[in-house]
Amino acid sequence: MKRASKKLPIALVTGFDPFGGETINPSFEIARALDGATIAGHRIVGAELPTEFVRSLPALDALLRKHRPTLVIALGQAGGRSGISLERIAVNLIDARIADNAGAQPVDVHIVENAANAYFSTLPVKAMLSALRTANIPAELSQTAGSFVCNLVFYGLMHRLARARRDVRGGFIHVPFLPEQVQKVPGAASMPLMTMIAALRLCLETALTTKDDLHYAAGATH
Ligand code: PCA
Repeated sequence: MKRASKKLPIALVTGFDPFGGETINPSFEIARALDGATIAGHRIVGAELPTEFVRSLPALDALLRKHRPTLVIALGQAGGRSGISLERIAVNLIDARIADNAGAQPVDVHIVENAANAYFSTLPVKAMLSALRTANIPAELSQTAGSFVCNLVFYGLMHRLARARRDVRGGFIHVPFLPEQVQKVPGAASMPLMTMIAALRLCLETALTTKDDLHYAAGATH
């Protein structure tokens, strides 16, 4: 039934290529695993973005143009975090602690001049958090996606959607290291790929079927 599935609306899931000396990036492994899946009546397109300040947003633009998704979830690796991190806020600031994959390390620059200082995720993050916790998958809301390439893509995505595609929902999720990335670091946080894929399936299903987000306390005091 190839033709029928082609007509389904598309949900875009992006991940990044490996960076910072790693040889694998769980975010792209998840996107790759979900590519072609059907979830809540949507076809999932999984794609890779380069971990580069200059090339990542043009690559995202090309995907938005090509697929015209109704929902976009961008994924990135956040080594050191122990659960699925549902990001709430993209900030108009880059301050790179390390160089990107092209050797660029911009410090204290805006992503878009004369634009909003921040955007909020338009995903139902609290409903997604509940779905993950009900499935016993470690998860949290996060108030910062950092100031590196992930925050650039998150901000760039929300800026584009706010300006031109207000009917399209979007947001960002950070994921922990894979177990094989921390083999030599006893006690370091990680999560198996299968758990991350299950988590993203739940997030997509929830985002595609929940119009109004839940309201309950899930903030942080630090
Ligand atoms: N994580 C980085 C960029 C690419 C990725 O997977 C970040 O958190 O900015």
